[in-house]
Amino acid sequence: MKDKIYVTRPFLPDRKVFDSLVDQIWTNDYLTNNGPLVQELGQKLCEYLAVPNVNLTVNGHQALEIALKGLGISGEVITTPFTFASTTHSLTLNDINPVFCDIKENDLTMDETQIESLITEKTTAILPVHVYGHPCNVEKIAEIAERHGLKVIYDAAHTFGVRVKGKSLCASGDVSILSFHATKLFHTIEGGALVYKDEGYTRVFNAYKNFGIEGEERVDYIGGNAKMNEFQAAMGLCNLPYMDDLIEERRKITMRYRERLSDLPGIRFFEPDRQSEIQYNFAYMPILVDQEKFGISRDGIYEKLKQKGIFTRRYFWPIVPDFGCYREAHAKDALPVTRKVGEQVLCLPIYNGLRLEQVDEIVKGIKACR
Ligand code: T4K
Repeated sequence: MKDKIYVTRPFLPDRKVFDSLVDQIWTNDYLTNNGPLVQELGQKLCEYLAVPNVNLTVNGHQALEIALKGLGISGEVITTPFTFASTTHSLTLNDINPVFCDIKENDLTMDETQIESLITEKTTAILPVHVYGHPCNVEKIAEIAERHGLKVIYDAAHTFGVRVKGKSLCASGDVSILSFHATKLFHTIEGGALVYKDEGYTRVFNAYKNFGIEGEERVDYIGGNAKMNEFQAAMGLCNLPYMDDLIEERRKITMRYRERLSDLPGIRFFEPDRQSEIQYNFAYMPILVDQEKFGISRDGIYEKLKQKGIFTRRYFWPIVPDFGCYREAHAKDALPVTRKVGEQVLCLPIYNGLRLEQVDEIVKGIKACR
């Protein structure tokens, strides 16, 4: 396993620190249901992200579903077709129809100029994704939502630590959700969170996390079980102190890729608007491959690197409207940009511990494809 290079590898903290927290779990005799370590992690994340409320969940997907249930979203929701299955499935699993809005070529986030043309009397919310941590145009989306009385839920699964003008990106919208999956920059093995300003949501989110239970004698909602446990929180508490260093290490990896790939015709990086205002987390290393200019397709590079033991990923291809479960309903959706980039995007390996010499090897492998 170790000689292969995967698109990502989970960061693992100092084992002794983790063990000492596991000892605490034994002493506390509390394993789940909002135990002391979950509470501590929630508070520390509020401080790190500088946000008022962080409500921890078992994973990011459940956080999405709880946001939709808690805000009473129904009917139609305008969302992006360029995302991981979870975003769209969270809607359909709650009997909400996804309405796909095309994306912008420069950063692959939802094209806010197209949102209003998709609003109908059934629309209740907008669910954009800050894909790869690229910020959506949150100001424009907020204006549109206000004008039409819609809620905004951000799938901020990729944005841990991303700041725009010094403010955490996950503070945007009515609610943002984070994913703390093992493959994410900050992880709790599996895990996630709801981030929001309005303290009033806490009660309903807590209820939906725990079977709708509001007290020993009260069950007012039909909820499932989406609570983070103490072992997950222990992992998060161990990982959090490393975050700034991990982001810096990823920045260096990203710069190395950019430097070494920049002279290749047909390879494009993403240039979101207002770059100077954004502090990235360098969670992903996506490139776009233009077959005509590069001489070989994205899939060609993917296959050739795989033969060398380098496992890139085509996040996010196939695009969601082409999934077997959505194809019929969305066959006629005109999504030209999504379709084009779906064929061109390739995420290169990036993780803490990936050495710069390995980056050079990967780049050499890409160059050798031509
Ligand atoms: N919204 C968005 C926009 C998301 O991207 C996601 C998740 C969600 C919502 C839902 O959040 P969660 O409910 O997951 O918290 C991975 C992750 O499982 C998923 O969390 C993530 N997005 C998605 C983008 O990536 P896969 O199917 O690519 O995972 P997998 O198992 O193929 O892992 C990728 C590579 O990582 C492997 O080739 C090897 C390496 N790896 C993976 C794991 C789990 C390791 O080296 N060690 C490991 O423990 O989905």
